[in-house]
Amino acid sequence: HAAEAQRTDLMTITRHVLNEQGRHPESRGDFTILLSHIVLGCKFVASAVNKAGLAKLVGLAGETNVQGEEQKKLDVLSNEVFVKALVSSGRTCVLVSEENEEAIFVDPQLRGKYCVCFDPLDGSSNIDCGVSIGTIFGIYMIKDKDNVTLGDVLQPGTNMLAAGYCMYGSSCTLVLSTGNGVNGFTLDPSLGEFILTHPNIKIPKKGKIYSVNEGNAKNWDVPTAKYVEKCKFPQDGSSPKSLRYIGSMVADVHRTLLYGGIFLYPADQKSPNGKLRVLYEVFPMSFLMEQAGGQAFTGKQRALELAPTKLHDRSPIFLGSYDEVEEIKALYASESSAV
Ligand code: P6P
Repeated sequence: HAAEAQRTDLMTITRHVLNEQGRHPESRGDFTILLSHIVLGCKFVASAVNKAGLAKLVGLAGETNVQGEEQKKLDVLSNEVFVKALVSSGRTCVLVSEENEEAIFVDPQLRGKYCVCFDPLDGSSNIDCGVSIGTIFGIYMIKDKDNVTLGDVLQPGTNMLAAGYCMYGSSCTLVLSTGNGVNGFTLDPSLGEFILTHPNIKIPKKGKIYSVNEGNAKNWDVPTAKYVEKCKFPQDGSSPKSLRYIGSMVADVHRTLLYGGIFLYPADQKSPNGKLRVLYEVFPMSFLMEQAGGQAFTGKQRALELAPTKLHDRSPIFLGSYDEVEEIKALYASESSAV
Protein backbone atom coordinates (compact mmCIF):
# COMPACT_ATOMS: atom_id res chain seq x y z
CA HIS A 1 0.00 0.00 0.00
CA ALA A 2 2.89 2.35 0.77
CA ALA A 3 4.10 2.05 -2.83
CA GLU A 4 0.55 2.71 -4.08
CA ALA A 5 0.21 5.71 -1.76
CA GLN A 6 3.50 7.07 -3.13
CA ARG A 7 2.29 6.90 -6.72
CA THR A 8 -0.95 8.74 -6.02
CA ASP A 9 0.43 11.23 -3.53
CA LEU A 10 1.71 13.68 -6.18
CA MET A 11 3.78 16.35 -4.44
CA THR A 12 3.71 19.19 -6.97
CA ILE A 13 5.93 22.25 -6.58
CA THR A 14 2.90 24.38 -5.76
CA ARG A 15 1.78 22.01 -3.00
CA HIS A 16 5.35 21.83 -1.71
CA VAL A 17 5.65 25.63 -1.49
CA LEU A 18 2.23 25.89 0.16
CA ASN A 19 3.45 23.38 2.77
CA GLU A 20 6.56 25.54 3.25
CA GLN A 21 4.33 28.61 3.56
CA GLY A 22 2.68 26.86 6.49
CA ARG A 23 5.96 27.52 8.32
CA HIS A 24 5.24 31.28 7.95
CA PRO A 25 1.66 31.69 9.23
CA GLU A 26 1.98 35.46 8.78
CA SER A 27 2.57 35.15 5.04
CA ARG A 28 -0.33 35.98 2.74
CA GLY A 29 0.78 33.59 0.00
CA ASP A 30 2.59 36.28 -1.99
CA PHE A 31 5.68 34.12 -2.39
CA THR A 32 3.55 31.19 -3.57
CA ILE A 33 1.95 33.42 -6.19
CA LEU A 34 5.37 34.75 -7.26
CA LEU A 35 6.74 31.22 -7.54
CA SER A 36 3.77 30.04 -9.58
CA HIS A 37 4.57 32.76 -12.13
CA ILE A 38 8.24 31.73 -12.24
CA VAL A 39 7.10 28.11 -12.77
CA LEU A 40 4.84 29.27 -15.62
CA GLY A 41 7.83 30.95 -17.27
CA CYS A 42 9.89 27.77 -16.92
CA LYS A 43 7.12 25.66 -18.47
CA PHE A 44 6.94 28.03 -21.45
CA VAL A 45 10.70 28.04 -21.98
CA ALA A 46 10.86 24.23 -21.63
CA SER A 47 8.31 23.91 -24.40
CA ALA A 48 10.05 26.50 -26.61
CA VAL A 49 13.50 24.91 -26.08
CA ASN A 50 12.14 21.47 -26.95
CA LYS A 51 10.60 22.82 -30.17
CA ALA A 52 13.54 25.14 -30.96
CA GLY A 53 15.36 22.82 -33.37
CA LEU A 54 12.20 22.18 -35.32
CA ALA A 55 10.74 25.69 -35.40
CA LYS A 56 14.09 27.24 -36.23
CA LEU A 57 13.71 29.21 -32.98
CA VAL A 58 17.43 28.93 -32.55
CA GLY A 59 18.00 31.30 -35.46
CA LEU A 60 19.42 34.76 -34.98
CA ALA A 61 16.98 37.57 -34.27
CA GLY A 62 15.61 38.89 -37.56
CA GLU A 63 15.35 35.51 -39.27
CA THR A 64 11.87 34.66 -40.49
CA ASN A 65 10.12 31.31 -40.00
CA VAL A 66 8.06 29.38 -42.54
CA GLN A 67 5.09 31.65 -41.76
CA GLY A 68 7.29 34.64 -42.60
CA GLU A 69 7.14 35.81 -38.97
CA GLU A 70 10.29 37.30 -37.59
CA GLN A 71 11.86 34.80 -35.20
CA LYS A 72 13.02 36.00 -31.81
CA LYS A 73 16.20 34.42 -30.49
CA LEU A 74 15.29 31.96 -27.76
CA ASP A 75 16.97 33.97 -25.04
CA VAL A 76 15.19 37.17 -26.12
CA LEU A 77 11.88 35.27 -26.18
CA SER A 78 12.58 33.67 -22.79
CA ASN A 79 13.42 37.04 -21.30
CA GLU A 80 10.18 38.59 -22.54
CA VAL A 81 8.17 35.69 -21.12
CA PHE A 82 9.81 35.91 -17.69
CA VAL A 83 9.53 39.71 -17.49
CA LYS A 84 5.83 39.56 -18.41
CA ALA A 85 5.15 36.68 -16.00
CA LEU A 86 6.97 38.39 -13.10
CA VAL A 87 5.34 41.79 -13.68
CA SER A 88 1.85 40.30 -14.10
CA SER A 89 2.26 38.35 -10.83
CA GLY A 90 1.73 41.66 -9.03
CA ARG A 91 4.31 40.48 -6.46
CA THR A 92 7.49 42.10 -7.81
CA CYS A 93 8.85 45.63 -7.84
CA VAL A 94 12.38 45.48 -9.27
CA LEU A 95 13.66 42.99 -11.87
CA VAL A 96 17.27 42.44 -12.96
CA SER A 97 17.77 40.34 -16.08
CA GLU A 98 20.98 39.27 -17.82
CA GLU A 99 19.27 40.46 -21.01
CA ASN A 100 18.53 44.00 -19.78
CA GLU A 101 21.28 46.56 -19.17
CA GLU A 102 19.06 48.53 -16.76
CA ALA A 103 16.87 47.28 -13.89
CA ILE A 104 13.12 47.10 -14.59
CA PHE A 105 11.02 49.06 -12.05
CA VAL A 106 7.48 47.66 -12.04
CA ASP A 107 4.61 50.15 -12.44
CA PRO A 108 3.48 51.20 -8.91
CA GLN A 109 -0.06 49.88 -9.54
CA LEU A 110 1.37 46.38 -10.08
CA ARG A 111 4.12 46.47 -7.44
CA GLY A 112 4.69 43.72 -4.87
CA LYS A 113 7.36 43.20 -2.24
CA TYR A 114 9.89 40.97 -4.07
CA CYS A 115 12.86 41.67 -6.33
CA VAL A 116 13.93 38.97 -8.79
CA CYS A 117 17.37 38.71 -10.39
CA PHE A 118 17.46 36.20 -13.22
CA ASP A 119 19.21 34.88 -16.28
CA PRO A 120 16.32 33.74 -18.48
CA LEU A 121 18.39 31.37 -20.59
CA ASP A 122 21.92 30.85 -19.34
CA GLY A 123 24.29 28.99 -21.63
CA SER A 124 22.19 29.94 -24.67
CA SER A 125 25.27 29.71 -26.92
CA ASN A 126 24.84 25.93 -26.47
CA ILE A 127 21.27 25.79 -27.83
CA ASP A 128 22.22 25.05 -31.42
CA CYS A 129 24.05 21.86 -30.46
CA GLY A 130 21.39 20.62 -28.03
CA VAL A 131 23.41 20.95 -24.82
CA SER A 132 21.38 21.48 -21.63
CA ILE A 133 20.73 25.14 -20.77
CA GLY A 134 18.81 26.78 -17.98
CA THR A 135 17.06 29.63 -16.20
CA ILE A 136 18.66 30.87 -12.97
CA PHE A 137 16.91 33.13 -10.42
CA GLY A 138 17.37 34.69 -7.00
CA ILE A 139 14.74 36.50 -4.90
CA TYR A 140 15.15 39.42 -2.46
CA MET A 141 12.58 41.25 -0.32
CA ILE A 142 12.47 45.00 -0.93
CA LYS A 143 13.79 47.15 1.91
CA ASP A 144 11.19 49.96 1.84
CA LYS A 145 8.14 49.63 -0.43
CA ASP A 146 7.65 53.41 -0.41
CA ASN A 147 11.18 54.06 -1.60
CA VAL A 148 12.16 51.46 -4.20
CA THR A 149 15.74 51.91 -5.43
CA LEU A 150 18.58 49.91 -6.99
CA GLY A 151 19.68 49.28 -3.41
CA ASP A 152 16.86 46.74 -3.24
CA VAL A 153 18.78 44.50 -5.67
CA LEU A 154 22.37 45.54 -4.87
CA GLN A 155 22.20 43.47 -1.67
CA PRO A 156 24.62 40.78 -0.45
CA GLY A 157 23.62 37.23 -1.31
CA THR A 158 23.10 36.56 2.39
CA ASN A 159 19.88 38.63 2.06
CA MET A 160 18.44 36.36 -0.64
CA LEU A 161 15.21 34.67 0.50
CA ALA A 162 15.13 32.03 -2.23
CA ALA A 163 17.00 30.87 -5.31
CA GLY A 164 16.71 28.22 -7.96
CA TYR A 165 17.34 27.09 -11.50
CA CYS A 166 15.43 25.22 -14.15
CA MET A 167 17.50 22.98 -16.39
CA TYR A 168 16.17 22.25 -19.90
CA GLY A 169 17.85 18.97 -20.75
CA SER A 170 16.86 15.32 -21.27
CA SER A 171 14.20 16.18 -18.70
CA CYS A 172 13.14 19.55 -17.31
CA THR A 173 14.30 19.82 -13.71
CA LEU A 174 13.60 22.75 -11.37
CA VAL A 175 15.84 22.94 -8.28
CA LEU A 176 14.68 25.35 -5.57
CA SER A 177 15.55 26.50 -2.07
CA THR A 178 13.50 28.91 0.06
CA GLY A 179 16.10 28.78 2.83
CA ASN A 180 15.03 25.46 4.29
CA GLY A 181 17.06 22.96 2.25
CA VAL A 182 17.05 22.17 -1.47
CA ASN A 183 14.41 20.25 -3.42
CA GLY A 184 14.30 19.10 -7.05
CA PHE A 185 11.17 18.84 -9.19
CA THR A 186 10.82 17.21 -12.60
CA LEU A 187 8.29 18.43 -15.17
CA ASP A 188 5.75 15.78 -16.13
CA PRO A 189 4.74 17.08 -19.57
CA SER A 190 1.58 14.94 -19.55
CA LEU A 191 0.40 16.73 -16.40
CA GLY A 192 2.12 20.07 -17.02
CA GLU A 193 3.21 19.86 -13.38
CA PHE A 194 6.61 19.87 -11.66
CA ILE A 195 6.64 16.79 -9.39
CA LEU A 196 8.98 16.41 -6.37
CA THR A 197 11.61 13.90 -7.51
CA HIS A 198 14.69 14.95 -5.50
CA PRO A 199 13.59 15.75 -1.91
CA ASN A 200 16.09 17.39 0.46
CA ILE A 201 19.17 17.32 -1.83
CA LYS A 202 22.50 17.18 0.05
CA ILE A 203 25.78 17.51 -1.88
CA PRO A 204 28.37 14.79 -1.02
CA LYS A 205 31.03 16.14 1.37
CA LYS A 206 33.81 15.16 -1.10
CA GLY A 207 33.77 14.59 -4.83
CA LYS A 208 35.76 12.92 -7.59
CA ILE A 209 34.96 15.47 -10.32
CA TYR A 210 36.42 18.89 -11.01
CA SER A 211 34.74 21.18 -13.53
CA VAL A 212 36.69 24.06 -15.10
CA ASN A 213 37.53 25.39 -18.55
CA GLU A 214 41.10 24.09 -18.84
CA GLY A 215 41.49 26.28 -21.92
CA ASN A 216 42.04 29.23 -19.57
CA ALA A 217 44.92 27.49 -17.70
CA LYS A 218 47.53 29.84 -19.17
CA ASN A 219 45.92 32.79 -17.36
CA TRP A 220 45.12 31.20 -13.97
CA ASP A 221 46.55 32.53 -10.72
CA VAL A 222 48.78 30.30 -8.57
CA PRO A 223 46.17 28.87 -6.11
CA THR A 224 43.85 27.80 -8.93
CA ALA A 225 46.75 26.31 -10.90
CA LYS A 226 47.94 24.46 -7.79
CA TYR A 227 44.45 23.10 -7.05
CA VAL A 228 43.90 21.82 -10.59
CA GLU A 229 47.41 20.28 -10.57
CA LYS A 230 46.43 18.46 -7.34
CA CYS A 231 43.25 17.15 -9.04
CA LYS A 232 45.31 15.71 -11.91
CA PHE A 233 48.45 14.59 -10.03
CA PRO A 234 47.42 13.89 -6.41
CA GLN A 235 50.43 13.63 -4.10
CA ASP A 236 48.65 11.55 -1.44
CA GLY A 237 48.41 8.39 -3.54
CA SER A 238 44.68 8.93 -4.23
CA SER A 239 43.40 8.56 -7.77
CA PRO A 240 43.14 11.65 -10.01
CA LYS A 241 39.77 13.40 -10.26
CA SER A 242 37.74 13.27 -13.47
CA LEU A 243 37.25 16.43 -15.51
CA ARG A 244 33.68 17.16 -16.59
CA TYR A 245 32.98 20.56 -18.18
CA ILE A 246 29.82 21.19 -20.19
CA GLY A 247 30.21 24.96 -20.50
CA SER A 248 26.62 25.54 -19.41
CA MET A 249 26.58 26.66 -15.76
CA VAL A 250 23.20 25.14 -14.89
CA ALA A 251 24.26 21.72 -16.24
CA ASP A 252 27.72 21.82 -14.58
CA VAL A 253 26.27 22.98 -11.24
CA HIS A 254 23.40 20.43 -11.34
CA ARG A 255 25.86 17.57 -11.85
CA THR A 256 28.08 18.94 -9.06
CA LEU A 257 25.09 19.21 -6.70
CA LEU A 258 23.97 15.62 -7.33
CA TYR A 259 27.32 13.82 -7.74
CA GLY A 260 29.63 16.04 -5.64
CA GLY A 261 32.90 17.64 -6.72
CA ILE A 262 33.74 21.25 -7.52
CA PHE A 263 32.85 23.81 -10.17
CA LEU A 264 35.37 26.58 -10.79
CA TYR A 265 35.18 29.76 -12.81
CA PRO A 266 38.31 31.51 -11.51
CA ALA A 267 39.62 34.99 -12.16
CA ASP A 268 42.44 35.15 -14.67
CA GLN A 269 44.71 37.77 -16.17
CA LYS A 270 42.19 38.38 -18.98
CA SER A 271 39.19 38.76 -16.64
CA PRO A 272 40.27 39.75 -13.12
CA ASN A 273 36.69 39.30 -11.84
CA GLY A 274 36.09 36.04 -13.65
CA LYS A 275 33.18 35.73 -16.08
CA LEU A 276 30.07 34.79 -14.10
CA ARG A 277 27.61 37.42 -12.92
CA VAL A 278 27.05 37.98 -9.19
CA LEU A 279 23.32 38.71 -8.97
CA TYR A 280 21.90 36.01 -11.26
CA GLU A 281 24.58 33.31 -11.54
CA VAL A 282 26.98 33.39 -8.56
CA PHE A 283 24.50 34.27 -5.77
CA PRO A 284 21.68 31.84 -6.68
CA MET A 285 24.08 28.90 -7.21
CA SER A 286 26.02 29.75 -4.03
CA PHE A 287 22.74 29.97 -2.06
CA LEU A 288 21.73 26.50 -3.30
CA MET A 289 25.17 24.99 -2.60
CA GLU A 290 25.19 26.24 1.02
CA GLN A 291 21.59 25.06 1.53
CA ALA A 292 22.68 21.60 0.28
CA GLY A 293 25.62 21.46 2.72
CA GLY A 294 28.30 22.65 0.28
CA GLN A 295 30.27 25.90 0.05
CA ALA A 296 30.82 28.78 -2.37
CA PHE A 297 33.99 30.91 -2.30
CA THR A 298 35.25 33.78 -4.49
CA GLY A 299 38.99 33.34 -3.87
CA LYS A 300 38.78 36.09 -1.26
CA GLN A 301 35.55 35.52 0.73
CA ARG A 302 32.33 33.53 1.15
CA ALA A 303 30.52 34.23 -2.12
CA LEU A 304 27.19 35.19 -0.52
CA GLU A 305 28.91 37.95 1.48
CA LEU A 306 29.90 39.83 -1.68
CA ALA A 307 28.40 43.33 -1.80
CA PRO A 308 27.57 44.04 -5.47
CA THR A 309 27.93 47.65 -6.60
CA LYS A 310 26.64 47.26 -10.17
CA LEU A 311 23.81 45.14 -11.60
CA HIS A 312 26.06 43.08 -13.87
CA ASP A 313 29.09 42.75 -11.57
CA ARG A 314 31.14 39.60 -12.09
CA SER A 315 33.01 37.46 -9.55
CA PRO A 316 35.31 34.46 -9.58
CA ILE A 317 33.52 31.43 -8.07
CA PHE A 318 34.53 28.08 -6.59
CA LEU A 319 31.50 26.07 -5.45
CA GLY A 320 30.63 22.48 -4.58
CA SER A 321 31.47 19.82 -2.00
CA TYR A 322 32.38 21.22 1.41
CA ASP A 323 35.81 19.54 1.61
CA GLU A 324 36.80 20.42 -1.97
CA VAL A 325 36.11 24.13 -1.42
CA GLU A 326 38.01 23.94 1.87
CA GLU A 327 41.09 22.91 -0.14
CA ILE A 328 40.77 25.89 -2.45
CA LYS A 329 40.31 28.23 0.53
CA ALA A 330 43.51 26.86 2.14
CA LEU A 331 45.49 27.45 -1.06
CA TYR A 332 44.26 31.04 -1.35
CA ALA A 333 44.90 31.63 2.36
CA SER A 334 48.51 30.40 2.09
CA GLU A 335 48.95 32.52 -1.04
CA SER A 336 47.74 35.71 0.68
CA SER A 337 49.86 35.02 3.83
CA ALA A 338 52.90 34.37 1.59
CA VAL A 339 52.49 37.75 -0.11
P1 P6P B 1 33.44 29.51 -20.91
C1 P6P B 1 27.60 30.28 -20.68
O1 P6P B 1 27.97 31.19 -21.69
C2 P6P B 1 28.16 30.79 -19.36
O2 P6P B 1 27.64 32.04 -19.05
C3 P6P B 1 27.86 29.78 -18.26
O3 P6P B 1 26.65 29.13 -18.45
C4 P6P B 1 29.05 28.83 -18.34
O4 P6P B 1 29.37 28.24 -17.10
C5 P6P B 1 30.18 29.76 -18.79
O5 P6P B 1 29.58 30.87 -19.46
C6 P6P B 1 31.14 29.06 -19.74
O6 P6P B 1 32.17 29.99 -20.04
O7 P6P B 1 34.36 30.70 -20.88
O8 P6P B 1 34.04 28.31 -20.20
O9 P6P B 1 32.91 29.17 -22.27
